[in-house]
Amino acid sequence: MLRAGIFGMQQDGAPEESEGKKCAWKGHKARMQMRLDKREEYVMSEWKQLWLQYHPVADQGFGAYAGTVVLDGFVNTPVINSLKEEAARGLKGMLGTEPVFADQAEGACIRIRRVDAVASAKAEEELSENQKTESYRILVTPEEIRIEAAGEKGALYGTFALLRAIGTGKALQEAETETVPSNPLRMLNHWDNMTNDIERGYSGDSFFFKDGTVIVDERTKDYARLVSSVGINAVVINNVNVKGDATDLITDRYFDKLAAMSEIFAAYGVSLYLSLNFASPIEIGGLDNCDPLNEEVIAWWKGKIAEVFGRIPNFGGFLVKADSEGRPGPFTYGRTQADGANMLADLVKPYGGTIIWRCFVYNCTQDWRDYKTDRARSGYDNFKAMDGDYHDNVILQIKNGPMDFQIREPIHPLMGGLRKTNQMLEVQIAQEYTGHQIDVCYLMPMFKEVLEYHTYCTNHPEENDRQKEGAGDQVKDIVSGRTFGNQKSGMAGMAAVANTGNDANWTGNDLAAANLYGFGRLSFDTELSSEEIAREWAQLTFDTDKEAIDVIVRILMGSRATYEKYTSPLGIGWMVTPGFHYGCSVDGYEYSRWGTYHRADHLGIGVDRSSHGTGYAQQYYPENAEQYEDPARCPENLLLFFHHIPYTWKLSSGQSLIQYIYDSHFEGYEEAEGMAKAFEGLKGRIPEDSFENISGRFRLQLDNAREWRDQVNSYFYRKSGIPDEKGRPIY
Ligand code: GCV
Repeated sequence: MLRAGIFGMQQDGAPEESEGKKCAWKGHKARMQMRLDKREEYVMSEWKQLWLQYHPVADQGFGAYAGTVVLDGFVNTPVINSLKEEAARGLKGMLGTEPVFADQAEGACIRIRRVDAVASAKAEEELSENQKTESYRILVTPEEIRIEAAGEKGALYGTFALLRAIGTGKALQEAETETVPSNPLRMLNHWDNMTNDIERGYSGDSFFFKDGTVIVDERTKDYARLVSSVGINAVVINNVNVKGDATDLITDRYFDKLAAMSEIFAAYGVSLYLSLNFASPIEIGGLDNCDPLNEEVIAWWKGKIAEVFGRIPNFGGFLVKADSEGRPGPFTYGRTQADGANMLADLVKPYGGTIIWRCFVYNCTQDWRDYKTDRARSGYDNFKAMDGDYHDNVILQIKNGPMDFQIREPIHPLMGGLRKTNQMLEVQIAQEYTGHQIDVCYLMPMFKEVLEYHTYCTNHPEENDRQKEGAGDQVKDIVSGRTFGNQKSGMAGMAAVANTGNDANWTGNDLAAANLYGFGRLSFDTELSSEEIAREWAQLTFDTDKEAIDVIVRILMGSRATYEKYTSPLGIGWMVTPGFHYGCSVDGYEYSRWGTYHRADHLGIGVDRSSHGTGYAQQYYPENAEQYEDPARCPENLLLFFHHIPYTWKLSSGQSLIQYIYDSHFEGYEEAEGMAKAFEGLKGRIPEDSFENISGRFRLQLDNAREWRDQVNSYFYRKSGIPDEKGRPIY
């Protein structure tokens, strides 16, 4: 397990990386221009309220109750004050009523009532403290609309749910619900740097940091409102690559500002977390090492952690990227990942803190000539052997796939592979590999596939297992903590790499806000469908007719499949401009050190990850491994991830592989054109600024899709010499 010290290395695509800098593709330039334009727009205008703009709606009967809001069993606290403010704002905006807040009502009212529990006693036994106090019930009677909750956060979420019901035009009875959050932790991970920029940010600069300072202003509060409204309860504000000033976030330089930010977040039920530099004892502690077993190092961390928790109220804990892409970590000292995580976990434990430790540990100095080393294997290889060695306030955070947020990857084999260690899922709504928030790519359909994947872990109990009787084996069961009993401690959940920035619309492309909204909603309730979420978001965002909403929902729902068609085929991934990760470059990473190869030659393409190849397929439980192992049984959308396949291979559709590549790329472009055209029909039906923003992005998307189509098709035609059966232009 011991690795050479890798402190000096840069991570893929860091701004200083030269290959990224050299990139001069025209989409890149157009995008940069767009960012500049957006900056002006930001300076000149207020940021948008997105799905919290509360535009007027036709009253479905809610107005009759909205004159009085009774707080029954809840006293004024910061959270309850947020609730009141939001209820007043929402009811006024949507129904034109200015509610009175009172202890009792004369006539019909909205009553927010504290109850002992929302879920049944049996269900409660399994839940974390968070989930118990965040649950809510809405009941509608002739006298009142009652929001019941056992805690103030539940009351706040219930209020947001009622406002959502009103905003989406639900009938009174349809507002009724009993909702227990599916996941204890529902987090956003921001990759914001203190140098203003955001790693993989496509929506302007950071709104948390400016020129080495922490910003706390009105936007901080609007951010908290937005994320809380969809159920996010924890936020990491700084990049996992912690450098420069960000290392000092745990020093006196920043405590006051962070405390102020944390209080604003807390008023919306959100806990503040920070990403940590594992080398802090050296960089700010004056020590000569950061060995997690060294007494001096431990003593230094002990003091530091006492200071952080002492100075920042409601502080949640730390997210750590160690031994990955140049970040320091325990491997440098011959220690394990568990040694590093446990040392910190023991120190934060007295304060109720949590250590979230990322599993994105791999060798990023691979030799492309080496066919045996496989980046996909690394998560499992680095973490499975120590399953059970992590302390109970450590959560291992696992990316949804074994590579890096590609448009299609298999599910990470650590999901369910880890049975005795707390784990949570990491997805990316920042569209690093899915179109940079230029191309529309609504990601909930992908996240649903991830959550619904059967790992078959429950068929293979192990000794000293924590497996719960009757537990499910899907990713949603595992990451929520239901399968392996870590739900109750709250050490489970979902995180997304955030897609926000200081652009007026927060997410660059107005449509990309559907991913921010969607991640929150889905992590709160993993049973919601992608389409329900898309529709809710569109209705709350755009004050328009049903037909226009249908067009937006159709665009969103088809967008991931379309993006997949015109980019890299059948799970092979990458083929992107190195460093920058937007735009096609089929061989861009083929001879690099990053371990991301497609291995195309004149006969075929794909990576053999069966037991004849890298053996990666064997990291799954047998039910899945057997399928992945065999090209005839492998799910076709992952065929090239697992196998090197001849171009003449017949797919189940009867198409050859090469013909599939041509057809899907032509289709993908046509679909992108279709989406852009459908969107043009919304002119005058959605606000002008949104219309301009989205149609501008569609123009760039079409350029991008055309480049992908023609470069991929020409590349494979030139490699294989096999013409397109339909004789379409290939260059
Ligand atoms: C924050 C990929 C990205 C990096 C990112 C890294 C990670 O490699 O390109 O920008 O670093 O993932 O998830 O840590």
